Amino acid sequence: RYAFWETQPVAQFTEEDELAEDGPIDKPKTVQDVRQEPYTLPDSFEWCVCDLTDDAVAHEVYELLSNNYVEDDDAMFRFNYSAAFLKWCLLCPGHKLEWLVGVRVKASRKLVGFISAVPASIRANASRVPMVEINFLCVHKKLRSKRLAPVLIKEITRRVNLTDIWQAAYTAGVLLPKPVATCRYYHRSLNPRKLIDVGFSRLAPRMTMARTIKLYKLPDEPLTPGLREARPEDAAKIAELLNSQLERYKLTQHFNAEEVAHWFQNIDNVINAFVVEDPACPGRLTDLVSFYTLPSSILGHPQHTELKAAYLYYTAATATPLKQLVNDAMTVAAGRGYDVFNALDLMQNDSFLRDLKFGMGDGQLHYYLYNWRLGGRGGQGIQPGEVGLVLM
Ligand code: MYA
Ligand code: JJ1
Repeated sequence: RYAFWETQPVAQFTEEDELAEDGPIDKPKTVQDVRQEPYTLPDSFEWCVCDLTDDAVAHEVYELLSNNYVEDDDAMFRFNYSAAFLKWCLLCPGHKLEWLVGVRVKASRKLVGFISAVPASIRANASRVPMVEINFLCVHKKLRSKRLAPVLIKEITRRVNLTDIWQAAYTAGVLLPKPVATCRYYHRSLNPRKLIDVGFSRLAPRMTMARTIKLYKLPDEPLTPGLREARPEDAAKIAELLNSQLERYKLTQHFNAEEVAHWFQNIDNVINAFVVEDPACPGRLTDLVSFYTLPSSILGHPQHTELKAAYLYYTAATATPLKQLVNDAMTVAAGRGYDVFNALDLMQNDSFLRDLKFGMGDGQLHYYLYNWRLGGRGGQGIQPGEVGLVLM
């Protein structure tokens, strides 16, 4: 039973309407219908806006998340988003500081809760809908199970509704009503010795460490002629390339040139984006590959404290085989000291995961929509290969 989620305009596990059409779940509302006052927090807490342009505040959000955010099922690793990463992904085009919602202890001003929204143009089947992407929901470990999360969710919903936006997309590792898709994480070792040392992976049967290291060795340099870092002036061309590739998916994001310039730039240890410029035709961009940096803290290991992980972000392959583009991205990451390269089984990633020596992880990622029904196979949702949306 989901006491909170049963009250929300999301698809429920109990409904089996095979004929339901795509569209909003709630009755239509206007900004006038939205409650003006913030939701009430328990007495000792207060709302705050987390102005991430202020480095001191960015550091407070960083500290909350680094100590209290998502862990794997065995609590061996915890996501450790950097402050620079949080600024990049939460201060994106169209961001609103009121959507970076914090909860503080009144007496001490300590930040103990957070949730964020950023705007995105999402396409679900044939409909392009202005939505927000919700991320970084976090409640301090000492305040768990006190029903603070539903208050954070209702408050951000209210603040988003006040801007006449009524839909949201979000992902979570936990099962909630009701996923539109469920993807799996895959992992490709770049530094197998360290991954084995820290318990992220194991030596395969009948394999030695030396053979394992050799198995995962990558070239010194990318192989694709014309591969180079994306630059701000590439934005319009990348937008065209990317949006046209994303047309094939049932759930995806549409990027304008300004958004592309933000999401596909190069910031060391935050985001890296590469394009292939046709060597025969200067200025013609044929391919895109990108990854973001999300380290994990290694919990309770005597020697190692951090796992440096790259996560495959968006790709668009029109002239170079996707497999080769991703191998080049992994080559760059290995050269820059990353320990592991992660990817989900969405878009066309199935086509390279095996050949590029990815192994299936123990984590899942469920995709959700708020106040939007996505029909698909009698309410059973869409396949990972039909998902063209990557959130941070
Ligand atoms: S996913 C990442 C979430 N963060 C973490 O996993 C970090 C570690 N965990 C925590 O910080 C806490 O455990 C959290 C829950 C804060 C997650 N998404 O306060 P509670 C439901 C949605 O007593 P706590 C991400 O960031 C749970 O089923 N709901 O529990 C995307 C129960 O409801 P119900 C969740 O453990 C977030 C209720 O909360 C999640 O102290 C998208 C219990 O509340 C979860 N990940 O705190 C949010 N986990 O009774 C939705 C538990 O029904 C956005 N719950 O079972 C919706 C769109 C809003 C905008 C709409 C605009 C139009
Ligand atoms: O990283 C994850 N799993 C790792 C570590 C497992 C440690 C024990 N639980 C894993 N390793 C095996 C890799 C191996 C490499 C060589 C080839 C064979 C495989 O499986 C998992 C993902 O798989 N991560 C998590 O569980 C973290 C949480 C994921 C949910 C994310 C929610 C995101 C919130 C969104 O906003």
